[in-house]
Amino acid sequence: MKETRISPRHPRAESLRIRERLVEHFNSGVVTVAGLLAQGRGEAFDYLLGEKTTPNALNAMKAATALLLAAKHPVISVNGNAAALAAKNIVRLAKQVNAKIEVNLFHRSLDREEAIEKLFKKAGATQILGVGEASSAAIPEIASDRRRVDPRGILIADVVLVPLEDGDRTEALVKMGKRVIAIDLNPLSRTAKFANVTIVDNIVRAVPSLIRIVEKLRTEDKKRLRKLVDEFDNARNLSEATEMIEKRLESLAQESQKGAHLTVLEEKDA
Ligand code: PTJ
Repeated sequence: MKETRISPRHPRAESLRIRERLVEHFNSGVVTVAGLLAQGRGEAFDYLLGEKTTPNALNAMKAATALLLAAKHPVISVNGNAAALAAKNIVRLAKQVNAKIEVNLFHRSLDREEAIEKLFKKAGATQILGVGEASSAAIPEIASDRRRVDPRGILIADVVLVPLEDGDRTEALVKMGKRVIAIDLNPLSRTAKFANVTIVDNIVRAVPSLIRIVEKLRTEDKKRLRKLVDEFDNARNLSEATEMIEKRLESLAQESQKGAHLTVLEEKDA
C-alpha cells in the first residue's frame, strides 16, 4: 500500500503520523478495526489535554515507576495499539525494570498474536508471553478472551502495566490483588478509575517518559519508593486531570469567543 506523505509543516503533523502508523499496522494485521476507533477517542482527549505530558501525568509516572522498580514479577501487557505505537520503547522499558511482555488481546486471534510477537521481536524482545497455547491459564470474572493469560506472566504478576485497556480486565486484575498501572488518555474511563495508578497521557509520550523516570529513580532505596506509592492518590490525580481539561476548555472557549467577535467585525467592515 502507498504511504501517505505528511508535510512536516502541517500543524497537526505528529498526530497524523501516529494515525498513519496505526493504519500501517492495521494493514499488517497487528491492529484491529476497534483499535482504530480507540485511537480516535484517544486523539480527542489528547487534544483536550493540549497534546503534551502534564505535571499530573508525571506525578502518576513517578508512582508507576516506584511500583515497577519494587515489583517481584512485573508484566507489561500489550495489545495491537500498544504494539503499533510503542513496541521499541516498551522493549526498552521492560529490559530496564526486568519485566516480561505478554500479548493479551480483546479481539483475539492467533494471527494477530503472532504478528504482534513478530513486531516485538523485531523491536529487540527476546521472549513474548501469551501467544497461542501459552496462555493456558484463566483469570476469573472476565467474559472476554482477555481472561486467558500466560501462567509465567500475568497470572503470577504482582504489578501489571496495561496500556490502552478495557475496564473489565483492570477491575479483575485489581480484585486478584495485583497492582495495575494504566496508560489511558481518558481520565473518565472505567480502566482509569479501576487502576491503582493511571497515567493520563498518550502512550507515545508516556513510555519514553517512564524510561527517563526509571533511570532517575532506579538507585532510590525501597523506603523512598514505597513512600512515592503510598502518597499517590489515583482518584485525586484523575480528578485533577479532569479539572485540567475543564480549564483548557474554558480558555479555548474564551479564545473562540474572541475569534467569533473578530468575524463579526470583519462582516461589519465588508
Ligand atoms: O488489540 P486488542 O484486540 O486488544 O484491542 C485493543 C482495543 C484498544 C481496541 C481495546 O482494548 C478497546 O476496545 O479499548 P477501548 O475500550 O476502546 O479503550 C481504549 C482507551 O484507550 C480509551 O479510553 C482511549 O481514550 C485510550 N487511548 C486511545 N489511544 C490512546 C489511548 N490512551 C493512550 N494513548 C493512546 N494513543
